Amino acid sequence: MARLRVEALPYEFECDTGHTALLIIDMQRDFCAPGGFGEKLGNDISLTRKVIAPIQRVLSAWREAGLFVVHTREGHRPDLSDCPASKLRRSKRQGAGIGDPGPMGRILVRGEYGHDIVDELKPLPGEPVVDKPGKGAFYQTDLDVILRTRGISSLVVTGVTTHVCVHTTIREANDRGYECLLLEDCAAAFDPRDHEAAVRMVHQQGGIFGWVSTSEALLKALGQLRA
Ligand code: TIU
Repeated sequence: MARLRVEALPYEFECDTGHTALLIIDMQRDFCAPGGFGEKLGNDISLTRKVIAPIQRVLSAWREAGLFVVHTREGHRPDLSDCPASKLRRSKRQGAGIGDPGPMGRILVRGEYGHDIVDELKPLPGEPVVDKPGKGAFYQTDLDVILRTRGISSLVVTGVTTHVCVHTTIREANDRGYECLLLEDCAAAFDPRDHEAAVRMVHQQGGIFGWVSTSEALLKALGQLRA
């Protein structure tokens, strides 16, 4: 176990490596590849694709340091029995009906090609993958018990989209007592305005939800552990 110190807003983020997890949220083809849920909702997916490379650098250094990683995926059972009617109705109205056929299989349905994580960030055996029916990664999942069993109290948070699943998860984590560090260049929204507002909301008011930093600062801090 070592002390990790990362330059951040509103001030330096500190955690113990043995009590910290890297959380990679919903880096699924459905949000980063053509014809998926994100694009069908009417969005440009170039910004969500752009975070794959910096997350890959962080993931690689994190694994090299032997630290704990958890991946999440948003999606539903094939019979959609865990998809609220409200969510289904709004997705269909927007032209991105959950469960409808698409070029990567049925949209946002577990087991389909589009639902899975992009090749560049493929989970390794031993890295938990948490399937979630909602935006927050704690809602109706075993994420909390996985983290507590492992003694995790701090989270380095990455993924998409910043204002939706990333933000909901940070808020849920904060209320449960976890300290969250969001890496702003490892998170994206389809519209930069949403990303910018969501990032600011995390660190304003003295870090009301947590801290914000960059992949570069985290990699530097991990490098200092080795030195
Ligand atoms: N993963 C996640 O953020 N799910 C979404 O539906 N995001 C949107 O921005 N739509």
